[in-house]
Amino acid sequence: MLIDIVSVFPEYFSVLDLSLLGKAQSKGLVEVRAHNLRDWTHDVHHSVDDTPVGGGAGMVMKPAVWAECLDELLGLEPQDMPQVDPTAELWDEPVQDSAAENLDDAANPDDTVDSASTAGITDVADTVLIFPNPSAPLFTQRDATQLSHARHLVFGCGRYEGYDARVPRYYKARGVDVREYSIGDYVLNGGEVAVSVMLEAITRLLPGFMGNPESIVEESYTGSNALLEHLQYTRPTTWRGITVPAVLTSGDHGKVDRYRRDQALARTADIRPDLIEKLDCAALSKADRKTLIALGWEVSGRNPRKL
Ligand code: 6GU
Repeated sequence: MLIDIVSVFPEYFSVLDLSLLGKAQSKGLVEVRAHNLRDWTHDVHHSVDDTPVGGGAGMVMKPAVWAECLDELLGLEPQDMPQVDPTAELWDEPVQDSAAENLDDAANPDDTVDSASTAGITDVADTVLIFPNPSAPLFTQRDATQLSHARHLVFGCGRYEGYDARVPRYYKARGVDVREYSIGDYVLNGGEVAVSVMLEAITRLLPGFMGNPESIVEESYTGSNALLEHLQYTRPTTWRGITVPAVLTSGDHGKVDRYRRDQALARTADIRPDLIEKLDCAALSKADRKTLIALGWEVSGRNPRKL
């Protein structure tokens, strides 16, 4: 996988050479290139932003600088696109398959980039252009899984009040699989941290990245089967007077599995009831249903409902 990151603080991404992602880079699994957006400016001040059209506080990143940079990284020739609606939502229209970069998708002209919840996990183009944006859909494990199947990811980090909204819409019209994601309901100063978060979630899913691939399988409960994990303990079984639950030292693996599953259901119902509401009742075991009923949930419909 090739990962291009564009930012006005490319030094920020030197941390990606550390730890597991650094190892994956030395193994040749991924190549990460961080670029300085100012390298694509022509003026003496290397300016990348301007005041917002319509007035207001802050600065907005200029479309022309981004376009020179992204055309080069995506291998596209500059071309006017007067038909592009500058207000269109990125998320609910089919992606065109016209870009040279997306030849792999030519066999699936009906592919769409759906909002992440309904798209398949391999519903991703060869090349994907991603903009971190606090006013976008939330980045989820499903998106990480999808993006781990791409060959080339290009991240464009906005600073200031953001980037000109025509930029992602332009590249979508050029046939690129373009996505905007927020990583949570809080405000960051720029997209750099968000890109680091997304990259870690994506690259750890690449084949050969993790030492122990089972640790991915075990936690890969996504979509309609997402639960928070049970609590974990290690030895000594009594530490500072606190003894771990007796069932875990009973040696009865069936009982341990049931205990952990019940704890996962109870913790999720308490902390993230929205995840319980997304479970598929038909996919739940009899024991799961019994546990949820005891927790005050109704499980006879398609999804659980809190009573
Ligand atoms: Cl993707 N960017 C910024 N600037 N703030 C955020 C975010 C992204 N996600 C949550 N907050």
